Amino acid sequence: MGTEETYIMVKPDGVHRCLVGEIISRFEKKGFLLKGLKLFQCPKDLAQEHYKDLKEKSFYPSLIDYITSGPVVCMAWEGAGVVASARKLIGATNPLQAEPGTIRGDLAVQTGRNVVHGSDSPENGKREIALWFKEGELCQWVPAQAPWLIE
Ligand code: YYY
Ligand code: MG
Repeated sequence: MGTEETYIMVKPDGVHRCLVGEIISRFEKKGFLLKGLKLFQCPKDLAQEHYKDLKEKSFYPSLIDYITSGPVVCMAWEGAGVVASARKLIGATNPLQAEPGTIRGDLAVQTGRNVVHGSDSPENGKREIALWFKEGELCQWVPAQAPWLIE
């Protein structure tokens, strides 16, 4: 198992639409390692820090309102190549352009309600996990299926 990590988050629309199990299951079935998981009401300052690179965009205020509007499900996943692979499982930012078979391609219709977040680089994976999880909230463990996933 590699040490690469990514931060995945079911956004409030995914929680309201009862898609939490479906979304977690896509990453579980793929074979990545779940290191952290929680339902969480995101405060405004955390949403602003998470999306700080988009501060100048016209959609930024509505993005912050949306992410803080209800609970999100925060996840930390580990595995070799997990960042890029998770982005493929998630699909394009605009769900209408996301391929069928991806989470956004199958489950969403609008960019502003695209149900899930995934880190865009290993550096941001580490940064975002440190931002959303406190020390002690992550588990170090070896799943029973490990020898059947990685030779
Ligand atoms: O990484 P990803 O979520 O696919 O897209 P980003 O370019 O990082 O944008 C973050 C977030 O912002 C996106 O998931 C929805 C929202 N957004 C938007 O509402 N309108 C846009 N034109 C672009 C992004
Ligand atoms: Mg992004």
